[in-house]
Amino acid sequence: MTMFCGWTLPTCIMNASGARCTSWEELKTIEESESSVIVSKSCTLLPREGNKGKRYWDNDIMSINSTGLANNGYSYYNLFNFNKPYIISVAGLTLEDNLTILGAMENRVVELNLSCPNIAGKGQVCYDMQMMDEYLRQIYERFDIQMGVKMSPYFDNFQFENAAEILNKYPLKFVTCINSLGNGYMIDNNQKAIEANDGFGGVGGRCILPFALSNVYKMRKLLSSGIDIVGCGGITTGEDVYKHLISGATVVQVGTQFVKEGPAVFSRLNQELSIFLG
Ligand code: RRO
Repeated sequence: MTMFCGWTLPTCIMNASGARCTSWEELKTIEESESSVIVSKSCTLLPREGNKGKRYWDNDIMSINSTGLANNGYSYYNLFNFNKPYIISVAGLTLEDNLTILGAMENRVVELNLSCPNIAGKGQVCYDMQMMDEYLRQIYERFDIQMGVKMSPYFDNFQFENAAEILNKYPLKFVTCINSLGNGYMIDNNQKAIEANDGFGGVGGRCILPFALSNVYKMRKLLSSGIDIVGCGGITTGEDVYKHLISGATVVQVGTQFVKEGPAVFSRLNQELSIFLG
């Protein structure tokens, strides 16, 4: 049993936003799986087709994606109720868009994505501390909302400290560490591994585990005890889940491995984790 966001969950493992969670059919598949929560694809004010060309590629150690926020628009994700907890990931393209979307999310639990790396012309909010503060200030000024934030990976102590100081000012329910490592570039068969966004994309999969764990551990140390850490990144086995938990995560999310393995990944990881939990 895991307590998270006021829910009592049978397991600490759920899907990560972005992985097989864009359509109603995909969300239903997650509902029928052993994922303890359903997390939606990040949504915008209006539906988006996303970036053009091949936009996902993986191998044994990594994935790279440049989906470009392809989604059905927030009203679509706001239609659904499921037989298990549901988190709507929100990624408005501007603060104004986020305020409009969150205004319609009464009684929902939201993961505000401040870390999408794949929108041409838009930086990651998490790398602009002033902007991150302003987003959260204006949101909490207007809404009494059950919300967490999905963070970009940080690589420097000053980034962790500056970000945590801002996050600690707000009544966040959780902080998800981490989104993909932005702007990776991979070659496969002498060609760009993905075509979208000139080959640049967010890197996920097994190779990002050390960065996910460092961000979980640092944020657990720096954030108020009332804010849960959601560990995301690099999970392929139950042992990886356990590593996230002992680094400070309350629950974990699985992205690339869910894309590769399908919904059976959740039962496998739950079974493997149970050996470590004893
Ligand atoms: O849609 C994407 O390209 C995307 C998003 Br919004 C995100 O937050 N992280 C990612 O790796 N891809």
